[in-house]
Amino acid sequence: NNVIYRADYQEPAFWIDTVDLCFDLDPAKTRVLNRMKLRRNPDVMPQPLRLDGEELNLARVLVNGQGTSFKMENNQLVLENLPDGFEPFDLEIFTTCAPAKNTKLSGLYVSNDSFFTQCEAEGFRRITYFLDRPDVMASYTVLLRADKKAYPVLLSNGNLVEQGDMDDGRHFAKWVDPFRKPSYLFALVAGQLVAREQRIKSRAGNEHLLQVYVRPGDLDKTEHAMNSLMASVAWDEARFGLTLDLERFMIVATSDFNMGAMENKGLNIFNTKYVLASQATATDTDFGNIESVVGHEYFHNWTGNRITCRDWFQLSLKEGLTVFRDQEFSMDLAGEASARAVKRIEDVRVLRTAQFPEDAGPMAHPVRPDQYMEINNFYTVTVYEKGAEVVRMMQTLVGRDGFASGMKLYFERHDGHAVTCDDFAQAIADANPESKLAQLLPQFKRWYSQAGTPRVKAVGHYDAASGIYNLTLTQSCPPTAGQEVKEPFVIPIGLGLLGADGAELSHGMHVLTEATETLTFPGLQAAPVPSILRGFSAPVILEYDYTDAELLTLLAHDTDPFNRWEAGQRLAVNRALGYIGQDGLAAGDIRLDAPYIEAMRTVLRDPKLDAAFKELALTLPAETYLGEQLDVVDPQRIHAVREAMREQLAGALYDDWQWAFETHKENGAYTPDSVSSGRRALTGLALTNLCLAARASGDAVWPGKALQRFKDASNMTDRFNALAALVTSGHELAGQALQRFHAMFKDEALVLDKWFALQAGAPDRGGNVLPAVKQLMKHPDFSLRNPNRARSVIFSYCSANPGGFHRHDAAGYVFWSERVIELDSINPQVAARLARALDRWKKLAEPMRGAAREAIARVAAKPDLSNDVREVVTRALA
Ligand code: DPP
Ligand code: ZN
Repeated sequence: NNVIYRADYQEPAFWIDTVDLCFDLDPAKTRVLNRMKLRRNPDVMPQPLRLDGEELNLARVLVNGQGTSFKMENNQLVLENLPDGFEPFDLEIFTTCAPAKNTKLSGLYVSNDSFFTQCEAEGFRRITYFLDRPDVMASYTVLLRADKKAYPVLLSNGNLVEQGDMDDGRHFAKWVDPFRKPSYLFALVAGQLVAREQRIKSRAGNEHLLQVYVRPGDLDKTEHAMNSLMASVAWDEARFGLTLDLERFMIVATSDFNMGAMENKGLNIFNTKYVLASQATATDTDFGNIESVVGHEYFHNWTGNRITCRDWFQLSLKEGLTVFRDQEFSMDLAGEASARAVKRIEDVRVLRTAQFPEDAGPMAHPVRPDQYMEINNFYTVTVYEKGAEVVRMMQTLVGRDGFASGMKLYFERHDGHAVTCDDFAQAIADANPESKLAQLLPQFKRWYSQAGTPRVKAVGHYDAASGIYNLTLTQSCPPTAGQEVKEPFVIPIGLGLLGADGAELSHGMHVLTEATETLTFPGLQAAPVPSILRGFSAPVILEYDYTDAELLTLLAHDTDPFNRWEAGQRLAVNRALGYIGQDGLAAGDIRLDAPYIEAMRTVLRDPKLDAAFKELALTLPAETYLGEQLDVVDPQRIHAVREAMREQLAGALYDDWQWAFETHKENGAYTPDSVSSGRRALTGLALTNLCLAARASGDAVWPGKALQRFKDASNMTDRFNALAALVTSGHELAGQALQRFHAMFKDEALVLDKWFALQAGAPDRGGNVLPAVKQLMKHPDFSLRNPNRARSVIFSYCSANPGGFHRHDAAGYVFWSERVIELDSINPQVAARLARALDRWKKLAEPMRGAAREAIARVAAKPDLSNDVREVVTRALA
C-alpha cells in the first residue's frame, strides 16, 4: 500500500538552490526547460537523486552540461551518477506536457483559452521533474514565451524584469522572484486578461502595485476584491506588523479551479467565485466570502510563504493559523461587538455541521495527521477550521497582545524556513513564559495529535444551606481509528453565572486540564443558571441537561451573544429530537409549545438585537447537525420533522414575520456592510416563512409579493432570497421565476451556479429532487468538467440535501456512485470530495445503511480508481 507516515520524515538528500525555467506555451504541447543548481545535503547519507514527475514526456537530462544515465522508478526520475562531494552542480531537464488535456486542474492547464497553474500540494511535478516537497526552497527565474495575440498577458511570481517581442509573432516575459520558495507556490498565467490596478503606500512608506486580473468582460466586478485586498494589506500591518514584501501583488481569477484560491507568491490564483462580485450578480454571502478569501490568501504571504511547512503533515501550521487570521480580519472589519458575534456564530456553525461529523467519521484525523495516502484528501475542515480553533485557544490562553508577541517571535525565529506545528506552538509559548499555555504546552499540543471531538459534561449542584454552587466538569474524547485512548486536553471554558432573573452574578475563564474538576462558587442566594463555553471558547461538545426554563433565561438575558444564540438552538434541538424519537408521531401532528414560540417571537421583536443575530436565532439547526445528535439516523425523518417545525414557526409568527419583512425591507443604496446585509438576511428569512405559511393556508398574497420582489429587486441578495422563498415553499410560481432568472443571467456563470444549486438543494417533496437533478445534468449549461458547475448540481444534492439524497429506494446512492466513478476519470480531487458524501453511512437506519454500503463497495470495486477516491472509500468501509 502507498501510505505515507509523518514519522518517516527525512530531510531531502539534495537541496535545490536556484531554478531557471523556460516555458514555450502551447495548449497541445508545452515545452519546459528546467535548469537547476543542486547540491548534496551534507546531513543525509549519500543516495541517488529521485525527482518527482507525473504525466511528463522526458526529452533530455544533462548534468553539468553532459548527458547522463538515468532510470524511471514509480513516477520518479532517478539519477545515480552524480558528482561526489558537496559542490553545487547543474542539472538541466527538458520535458513537454499537454495542458489542454489536463482535466485534473493540477499542474499546468488551460481554462477558457488561458493558461493557469495549480501546484499545491503536488502539482509542480506535473510541470517538470523536481524535489516536489515543501522543505526544498529555491530561488526562481521564469521565462515565458507564447503567441502574443492569443496570450497577451504573461505572469509569474515576483517581479517582471524583462519583456519584448520575438520575430515569429510570439513574445516573452521574464520574472524573478526575490524570495526563496517551495515548488507548491510556483505559478504562471498566460492569456487574454485585463486588470484593475491600484497603487498603494504602506505605513512604512513603500509603494506597491496591486492588480486583479480577470477576463475582459468582468472588470466591473473586481472593485470589491480590490477593496478587500487593500483592507487586508492595512489590517496585517496594523494587527501584526506584517507588511507587503513585494513591489507587485497580483490576483488572477479563473472559472476552472478545484479549490477556492491559492496563495502563490505574489501571484494568487483564485476561483472566480471568490473574486467577481457586483450587486446585480453576487449575494451578501458572496461579498463576505470574497473579503475573507482575499484576506486569507494575502495573509498566507507571511503565514505559509515566508514561513512554510516542513512537510504536508504540518499543513495546519499555515492553514489553521491563516484561517484564524482571516476570521479575525472579518471580525475586525465587521465592527461592533454584535457584528463580531454574528461572524463567530457563523464560523462555529461551519465547525459543528462539517468538522464535528468529520471528526466522528471514517476520515477522522488529528489537526496534524499522522498518515495519508493522498495529501489532497487532507485539505479538510479539521486541518483548516479545527486548526483555527486551536490557534484561537492559544490566543485565549496568552491574551491578544501575548499572541501578537508570539507571532513576532515566530517570525524572528523561522522567517525563510520550512517548519512544524511544534515550532509555532513553542514560539507562542516562549513569548509568554508566565502563561497557562507555557505551563501546559505538552498537554495543550494534544490538540494537534489527538483526533475526535472532546466532550465536556457539566453538572451543577446548589446547596441552599451553605449558598454554595458546585459545577463539575468532566472531559472525555471518543476513540478514533488508531487512537483508542485519549489523554485529557487543555480546554479553556468561558463561564458565567446568571440569576433566575437573568442578572449576571459572575464571569470568567476556567482552564480545564484534568479529566474531572469541580468549581466552587460561594455566596449565592439561589441556584444560578450557568452559561458555559461562552464565545465557544473551545471546539468541544458541551453536555449539560438544561431545563427549558434555564435556556429561556439564557436566551433572554445572557451577556454572551454566542450563548444566547446557543440557548435558542438547544431549545430547538431538544424539541426536534423529541419529535424524531416519538414513534408513530406523524410530522403533520407536531405541535410546537407556546413557551418556545413566544421566546422566538420575543427575539424576533427585540428592539435591542441586530437583524443579523435574529436571522441566526430564528433559523433552526441544520439537518446534519440534528443527525449528529442521534445514534441512528433516518435523514428523511429529520427532514420531515424540521420542515414541520419550520412551517409551524412560519404560521405561529405570521404577524411577526410580516412586521419583520415590512420594517427591514427598505435598505437604500446597496452596500454589503454587516448592518444592511443583516437586514437583508432577516427580510429573506421572513419572506420564506411568509411563503411557507401561505402554502399551508392556501393564501396567494405572499407568493405574489415574493414574485414581485424577485422581479423588482435591485440586488442579487434580495432577488435570490425571493426566488428561494418560492422554491423552498414549493409554490407553483417558482417555475416561472426560475425560468426568468435563467434568462436574465444566462451569461453569468456564477449566477447560473446558484440557479443549479437552488434546485438541486430544494426541499424534497415525494422524491422529486433526484429526477430534477438528473434533468439539470442534461441542461445545455451543465458541465461535469467545470468544478463549480459540478458542485452546484451534484454536491448540492448529495452533500447538502440529506432529505432528498437518502432515499429509501437507494436511487440517491446509485446516482452518487455513478457520479463518483464518472468524475474520477476527469478530476480525482473533485471526485474524492464527492465520495465523502457517504462518510456517515454507518449511522444510517436500514434500509439506507445497507444500500449505502453497497454503493460504496461498488465504487471501491472499480479497478483503476485514483488514490484520492480509493483512500476515501477504503476508510469508509474499514
Ligand atoms: N492553500 C490554499 C488555501 O487554503 C488551498 N490550496 O488558501
Ligand atoms: Zn489557506
